Amino acid sequence: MENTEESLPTDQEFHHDLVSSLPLEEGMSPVRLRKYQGVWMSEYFLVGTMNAQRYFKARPTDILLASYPKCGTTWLKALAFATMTRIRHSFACHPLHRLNPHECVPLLDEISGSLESLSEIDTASDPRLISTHLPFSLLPESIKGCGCRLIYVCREPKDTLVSRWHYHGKIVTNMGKSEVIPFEKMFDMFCDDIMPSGSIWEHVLGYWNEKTQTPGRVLFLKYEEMLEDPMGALTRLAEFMGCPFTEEELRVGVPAEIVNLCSFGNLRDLAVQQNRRISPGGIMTTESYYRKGAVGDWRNHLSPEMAEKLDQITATKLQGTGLTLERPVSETTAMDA
Ligand code: PAP
Repeated sequence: MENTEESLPTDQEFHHDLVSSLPLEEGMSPVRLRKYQGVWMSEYFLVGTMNAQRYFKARPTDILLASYPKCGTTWLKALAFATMTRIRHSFACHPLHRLNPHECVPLLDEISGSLESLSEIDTASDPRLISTHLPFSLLPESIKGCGCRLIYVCREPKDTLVSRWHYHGKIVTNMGKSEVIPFEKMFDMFCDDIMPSGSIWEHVLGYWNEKTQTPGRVLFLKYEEMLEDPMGALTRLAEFMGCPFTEEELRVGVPAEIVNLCSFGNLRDLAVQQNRRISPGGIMTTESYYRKGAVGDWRNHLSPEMAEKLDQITATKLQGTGLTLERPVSETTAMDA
């Protein structure tokens, strides 16, 4: 049959068809993974990823918060949002009192799933704060090429895996399912790069390489260092975003107000009060993003052999890059921060 305009699939139908033709991995059920452009991705974010790659127009003034899942995204979003908008919002009546940080900074990979939401970001005023879990290789070309600033937060892989496993348990419960993946199985998938957003090592190295190749473009933060010195991390964040704290702000304690507002204990208490379903897909609750906020919880989940194996992979993958992840500074918890 001859192809007419009408019989050609729309972009959206095309993307949905493409998603269902990609290799499928169901070992993380109910999360379905598809291999897209060499990376295992959660199926839920794939149409959004394709739309973002095709339609998102980055601007040089954008600030992109990038992370592998469970590495401190929620905290980074809260800190960046509170810092950037501090002139507009008083601490007594702050949007973070009623909104989850994920509702303050949109996740490009998710909102691009709807072209209406994508066009909303298109009309947002500068500077835009946007987040992503995409590996650098999958970012829209417009982000790679426009020179906008990137803030990346990374975390020690063993703790990231533990956080992911608990989060997965919440997905299972919130979806009314009962089968939680055994930790040992998720460990094997993590070692084999079969996780949402793919390999943690490839993810972190993609942004690390961009940082080394394009000086000044990427601010690299480590979750463990943020816990040790939240004020230091906030100071670097504000300077990098082009809105350093003034002498007067320092004098009246604005940075301390932001650190307290965004602290684990405060955000978790607010989330408990908010008690709402939020993204992804209305499955999670405002509280789902806060668990322990600690360094070294892997000791409660990994055998010494498992820990040794993950440390070995990390050391091998990062060898010669100048980046280290495997030795957390100390066993700080978010409640100390
Ligand atoms: P996401 O990728 O789903 O957005 P993300 O925020 O990156 O999750 O990671 C969640 C982790 O950050 C959780 O770690 P845990 O499971 O080891 O406890 C969560 O507790 C922690 N976290 C969330 N908010 C904060 C905060 N304000 N300070 C410190 N840690 C936090």
